[in-house]
Amino acid sequence: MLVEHGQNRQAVAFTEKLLNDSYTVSDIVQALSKGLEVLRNKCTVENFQLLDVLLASRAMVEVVDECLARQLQQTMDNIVPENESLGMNPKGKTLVIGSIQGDVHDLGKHIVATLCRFNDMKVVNLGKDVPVDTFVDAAIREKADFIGVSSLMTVCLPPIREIKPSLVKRGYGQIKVVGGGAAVQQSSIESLKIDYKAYDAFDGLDYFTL
Ligand code: B12
Repeated sequence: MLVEHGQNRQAVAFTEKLLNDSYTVSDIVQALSKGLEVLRNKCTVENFQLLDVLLASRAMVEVVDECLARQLQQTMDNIVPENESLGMNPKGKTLVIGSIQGDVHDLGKHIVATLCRFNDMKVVNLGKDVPVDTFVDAAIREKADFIGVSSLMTVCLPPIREIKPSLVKRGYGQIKVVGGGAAVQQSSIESLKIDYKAYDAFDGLDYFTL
């Protein structure tokens, strides 16, 4: 409700309370996604209530940045002494992540990037509206293990199909391409030519840290 209504400060305070009451980060992320789900009818081509949606988006980002990041950091601090590797993912895998060309939705991707950073992965966040070549160039440059590509817009799916073939053509077919976001959910791994379709941020994290 608080996120839906764009009440950012109250949303942060309430999340802190929930975390203190032993709700998990996963509970909070699911609730956040549900919170934005109700904005669906304020974000159509015919009816676009930009201010409402943007205020809700801001509240969500603040909850992720101010609460979840702090909570994850505290958990890590309790596990490992200061200045030591977090050791959760000793292989130190690298993820290059972005929202595909034409798509400016980036809240889900932001959650994935935050979760992965706090699980000892190196995350290179390319932002939103990212062309295929930018994904591929960055993944090769960073010696990435994974490309994470997000799409909530059905019309933006076609460029996703070009990522894996482009990697293969350049001799980097070992880099796994993982898709996420509502539009990706509605498509298949085969038609998108990706290695894995993540149901949500935690499913993606499990795949990255296997
Ligand atoms: C917020 C929002 C916006 C904001 C985005 C702000 C931002 N910085 O992201 C703004 C206002 C900019 C916006 C604009 C538009 N939007 Co909009 N928007 C939404 C809304 C309400 C919520 C999306 C969201 O953030 N959900 C919460 C996050 C946490 O969920 P998530 O992205 O699914 O992510 C989770 C998982 O999917 C996963 N995940 C996501 N990505 C990835 C990637 C990887 C690698 C992994 C592992 C996992 C993963 O992890 C997350 C946590 O579990 C949705 C409706 C809805 N409820 O989906 C419409 C929606 C996506 N928008 C829609 C539309 C139509 C538009 C506009 C065209 C509206 C317009 N008239 O201009 C524009 C298009 C802009 C563009 N070119 O991209 C449609 C898309 C329809 C379609 N199927 O194509 C939707 C579905 C609404 C609807 N009417 O049905 N929008």
